[in-house]
Amino acid sequence: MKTSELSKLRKEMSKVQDGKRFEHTLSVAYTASNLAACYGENVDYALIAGMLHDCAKCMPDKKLLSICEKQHMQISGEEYRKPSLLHAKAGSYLAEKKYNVKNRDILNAICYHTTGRPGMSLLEKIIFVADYMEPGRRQAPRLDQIRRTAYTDLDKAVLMILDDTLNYLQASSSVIEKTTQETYQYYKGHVED
Ligand code: DGI
Ligand code: FE
Ligand code: FE
Repeated sequence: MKTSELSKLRKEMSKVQDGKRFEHTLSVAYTASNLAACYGENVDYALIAGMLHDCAKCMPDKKLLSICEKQHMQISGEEYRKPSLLHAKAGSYLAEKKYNVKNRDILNAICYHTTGRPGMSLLEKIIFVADYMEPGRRQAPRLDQIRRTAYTDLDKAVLMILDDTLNYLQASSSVIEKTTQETYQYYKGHVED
């Protein structure tokens, strides 16, 4: 990839994200590129997916709903109750139409970065994990352990993240999207204790 392509995307993100979100975006892109190098994934794809994963994050709920409705995307009851969940799906759409990404694996990595999905590709797992463990994140429990595990057993890191996320969502009585639960069950069945 030409360096200019990445800096173009970087500039675009700085226009649509507030300062903190933009810093998170850069951190996810660089963390994802390290994980990609570690696991033999395409580093450029990881950089692009990381750079664009939250491209719709700063949009209001109404806008997210209108993008998804206009494209006739399936919207679940949970997504109607918490439209911010749609920033992943809407972001994937914008990555293709506005930022000209054609690679389906990159688009899927953006689409499933919040809930994950059963049987994620290597790139999808890298973005899912990088989003959670980038150095700017401070609050989550077991972060040190998850950051170490990410470089030795990616599936296990995915499972740990889903476990902690579901515990957090249950404790705060948040709506839980079916895909998040299905992803947890899938990785629970695939990771050895
Ligand atoms: O966009 P980010 O903040 O970088 O991260 P994200 O896209 O993973 O979204 C963050 C939140 O999404 C995080 O607090 C966990 C939450 N999340 C994941 N699955 C679900 C969920 N929130 C709800 N309400 N329901 C879910 O199923
Ligand atoms: Fe996100
Ligand atoms: Fe993010």
